[in-house]
Amino acid sequence: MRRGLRLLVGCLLVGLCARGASLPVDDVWKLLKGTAQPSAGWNTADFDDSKWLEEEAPCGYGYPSIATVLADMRWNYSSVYFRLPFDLEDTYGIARLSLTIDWDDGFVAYLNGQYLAHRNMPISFDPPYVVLASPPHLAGRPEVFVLDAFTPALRAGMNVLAVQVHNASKSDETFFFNAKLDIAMRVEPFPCVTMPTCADKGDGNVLIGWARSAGTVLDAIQVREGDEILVQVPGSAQTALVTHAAAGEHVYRLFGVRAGFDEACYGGSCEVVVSDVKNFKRGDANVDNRFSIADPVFLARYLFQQGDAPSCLDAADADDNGKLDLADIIGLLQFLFNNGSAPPAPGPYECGGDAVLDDFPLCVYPFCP
Ligand SMILES: [Ca+2]
Ligand SMILES: [Ca+2]
Ligand SMILES: [Ca+2]
Ligand SMILES: [Ca+2]
Repeated sequence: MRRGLRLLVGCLLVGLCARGASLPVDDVWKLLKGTAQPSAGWNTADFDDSKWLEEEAPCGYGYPSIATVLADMRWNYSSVYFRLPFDLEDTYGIARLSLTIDWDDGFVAYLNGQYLAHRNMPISFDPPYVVLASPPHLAGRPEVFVLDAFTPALRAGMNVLAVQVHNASKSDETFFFNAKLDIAMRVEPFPCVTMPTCADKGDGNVLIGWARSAGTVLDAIQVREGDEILVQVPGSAQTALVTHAAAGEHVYRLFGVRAGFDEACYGGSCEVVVSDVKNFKRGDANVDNRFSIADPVFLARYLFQQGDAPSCLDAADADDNGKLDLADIIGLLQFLFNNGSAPPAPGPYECGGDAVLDDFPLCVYPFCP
């Protein structure tokens, strides 16, 4: 079983849960005995540690309360490599990072391959497995390293805390390792909306929704992508619409602003894959690239005789009101035979996107680019 901790940042920001998260002390680590030099990149997140052991910390020998006793270590090897992979949903709101570590005799710690801290080692970065710790150090008084400057090393997705721990000699009577990483979220200046959702609505439109707990008072809500504010809606709004989004993956972040505060509150992020722009011809209900009596007939069969559904409901929505009903059939018949007005854009003879957004599923219309 691969060990991974999922930090639900959105949840942490609500205030319903603690305002911090930590990788627990007595946790299960991937472990490699230092009987040979580990493969390059052993301290990076993408490294394949599936062949490493999986053991509960604290690890060592010669101390009481050791969860994993390394009974074969003395006389045989003088270093042990540890990895703790963990999953982060979102790194935006992370403000503080600290490492608490208890060790005997020396160590070097890394976050995603980047140096974090070391103690009692003659070489402070990636020392070979045979290097002996110096001077000796007894476990029992954990040290806390404040590592706020390293928060940019965290990334959304899989991360790894990696530590190589070295003994003072192969014949040494003691060895010990235990550590935890504390990840604290920034404190919001005031309660924010939470749990954003993104929905691809076609034609480059993305509908952003969110949750709001009682007492959340905002003057405005912003949807940002990177540093750019894409949309700003009133603080009482329930949704916001991003338009003209390019096809592909997007990450949108929610912020709330309130008069009297310099800083916005952060409400979390959502990811969405925006589909290609969906063009169609309104009125071509049976999707055959021709506008004729067959279209209202097809729609009537669908609505009243359990006929097949149009593959593009938008094309059948003759009056573009987001509903398919008798009015659409009548509208098409009026236009065909009674000088009625044409269906709204894109109309039956031009390709184009939907003018008025609705809840129809993404349209399948193969005749428009
Ligand atoms: Ca020792
Ligand atoms: Ca047709
Ligand atoms: Ca309609
Ligand atoms: Ca529509």
